[in-house]
Amino acid sequence: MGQSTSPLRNVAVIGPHHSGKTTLIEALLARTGAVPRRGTIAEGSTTTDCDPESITRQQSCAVSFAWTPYHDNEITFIDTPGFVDFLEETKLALLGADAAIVVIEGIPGRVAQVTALVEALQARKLPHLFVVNKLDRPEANFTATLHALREQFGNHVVAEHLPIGLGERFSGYVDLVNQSAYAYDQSGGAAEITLPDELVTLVREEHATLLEALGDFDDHLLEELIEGIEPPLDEVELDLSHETHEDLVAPVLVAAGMLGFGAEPLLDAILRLCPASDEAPHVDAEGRAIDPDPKGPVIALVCKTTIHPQSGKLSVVRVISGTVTSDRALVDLTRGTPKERPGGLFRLMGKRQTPIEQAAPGSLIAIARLEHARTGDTLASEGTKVLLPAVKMAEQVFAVAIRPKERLDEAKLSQALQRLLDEDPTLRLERARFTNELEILGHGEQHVQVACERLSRKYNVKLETHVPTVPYREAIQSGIEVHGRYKHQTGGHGQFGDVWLRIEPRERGHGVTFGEKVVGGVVPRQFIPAVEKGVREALERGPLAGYPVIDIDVVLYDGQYHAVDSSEQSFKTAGSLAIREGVPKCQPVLLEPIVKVAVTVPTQYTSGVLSQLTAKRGHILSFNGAEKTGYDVVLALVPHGEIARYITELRTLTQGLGTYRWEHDHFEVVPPKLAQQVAETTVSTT
Ligand SMILES: Nc1nc2c(ncn2[C@@H]2O[C@H](COP(=O)(O)OP(=O)(O)OP(=O)(O)O)[C@@H](O)[C@H]2O)c(=O)[nH]1
Ligand SMILES: [Mg+2]
Repeated sequence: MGQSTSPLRNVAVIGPHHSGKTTLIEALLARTGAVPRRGTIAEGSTTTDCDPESITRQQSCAVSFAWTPYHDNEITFIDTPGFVDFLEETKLALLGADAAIVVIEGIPGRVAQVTALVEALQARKLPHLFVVNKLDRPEANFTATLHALREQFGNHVVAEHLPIGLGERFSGYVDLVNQSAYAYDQSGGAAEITLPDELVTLVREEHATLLEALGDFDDHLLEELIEGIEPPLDEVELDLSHETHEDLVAPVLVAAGMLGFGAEPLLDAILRLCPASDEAPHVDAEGRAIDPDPKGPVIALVCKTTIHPQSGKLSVVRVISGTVTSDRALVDLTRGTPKERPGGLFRLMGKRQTPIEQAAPGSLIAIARLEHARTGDTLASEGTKVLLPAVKMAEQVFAVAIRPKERLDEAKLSQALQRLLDEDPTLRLERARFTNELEILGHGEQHVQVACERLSRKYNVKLETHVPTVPYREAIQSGIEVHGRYKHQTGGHGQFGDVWLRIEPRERGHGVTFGEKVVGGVVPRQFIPAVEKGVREALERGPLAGYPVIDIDVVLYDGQYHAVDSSEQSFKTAGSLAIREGVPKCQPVLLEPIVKVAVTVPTQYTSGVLSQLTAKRGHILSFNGAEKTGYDVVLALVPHGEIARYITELRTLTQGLGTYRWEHDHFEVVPPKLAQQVAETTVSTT
């Protein structure tokens, strides 16, 4: 199949969790006949929630794609997960979009949840429409939701539709451009009806508001309004389309995707209001415009990577310039890797792949088996040097420690992890600094859970996961001089080592030091390293709860040896014995790691965050206005053990808007009651 010459539109469908995005896309696909009937979330039969993790959870857990012809156009939908854990994946998918539909439930309280997404759209100047959805629900309130949208994002948010009825009585809409009313039918269509009398005044007012908003950007229209002339319909339509393309206004439409209501008007709005992909400007990393010439060199951006254990890797790319073909090699300019030949080109319809021969600028297609390509990379034909802007990724906030259930799976795990990260670059792997545990880090509990499920399903690696171990430490508060003697007589050769150690606490953060002040060779030189080894080994397990002892100075200052029986081993044992004897007598204490956190939240939540952190034994350092208007940054020192799972609590408090970063700061003495609990749990689990 060749590349179609129809105008292409790549539209991301974004919005809060559960706002009805996947269901709405299904309604759009059913309306055009791209699917024979609307699949449902409950049956797990939608086109775009096609992976087992999404079907089981009844929510999108990964970005997916579907396309449909519509009135000589081809629209590709990018369905994105709304759950806040997957926000970073959704943001990456916007790389493939030329416009976005922001789907929000008709509940004003949900509006705050789209802030981060709308900011991401604004940063990329992506034109967008709002769809106030699920208006068939009893709690739906269109007017309040519209006001909340305007309050949050400004007056450039303009209603293009008004609903007719709400809840059970939601049955149609009024188009505020031509002031005509339409009744929905179950197949997603809408037929003109007489404007209900009770809406006449409201429609007139909202029509005027729409014109005023457009008049802000069109002097001619403004003059007509001032003179009281009703502008011609085609002028208003053209203005609305132009100003949406330019991201100057964001029209608001209505729908109830589950009933198919609003499908056809939304499809029409996409053609009228969203730019075709050849109209969407693209620039390189230096800000220079890229010519979308089908005959030019290939430049394409990878916006999603998926891996099928059988059919291999698929890189979904937005072609920006040139024509991609199966027989033309591509290089990954971001990675500087050798050229690779595509293992096939495909269009994606959920999990269904249709082979195509070539893809022109504007296409959003999948390329098979490009080994090196990763999401965010620039692909190009050989000899091309144009690099696209680098993609920034946020820091992960949630970690789980993992190891394979079967030791034999170690090698399989590391390969599978590599593939997992290829597929989802918003995850990270790390060896934890103090515990050396292997951790998967992601953007929330569910994100990491889904990643672990994927590992097990796709690569058949069964994992054991646990909350990362808090790296407690032990230290001493006073010094001592202690004797360690190891004497053992077995048949022939005996064992003999004898040491005197001076043990002193060191300042916090100064580590473990070992020195020697042996006079007269009472401990021969060659045995001193063995003493140090024994000392350091013994310090690995402190007396209170078995955690390493830190910030301690040990000096070997005296001892004895035996010409025949002394050996490295016996001096090593003597060193260990002295430590085990001495450290418990030096007022040992348990230390906990303290992290420095920077929590960023909308100001109305700042006091809530302060209380949360204080309740976690946190010490607030400061709270100030953040760079982002309307937000504060709270800096605090908090025990690591208290904060490791904080993201879930923070999101609950802040409607998902709060974020935080943290880094290890120092170790501090654990309050005695807690120290006892830690010691008891550690003893009971070892
Ligand atoms: N009453 C009503 N329910 C709807 C409508 N659209 C979707 N739902 C239901 O709302 C729930 C969420 O729908 P989804 O389509 O999965 O929403 P989503 O926005 O894709 O959710 P995420 O992928 O998790 O972000 C499902 O149970 C749907 O059946 C609607 O128009 N009206
Ligand atoms: Mg979904």
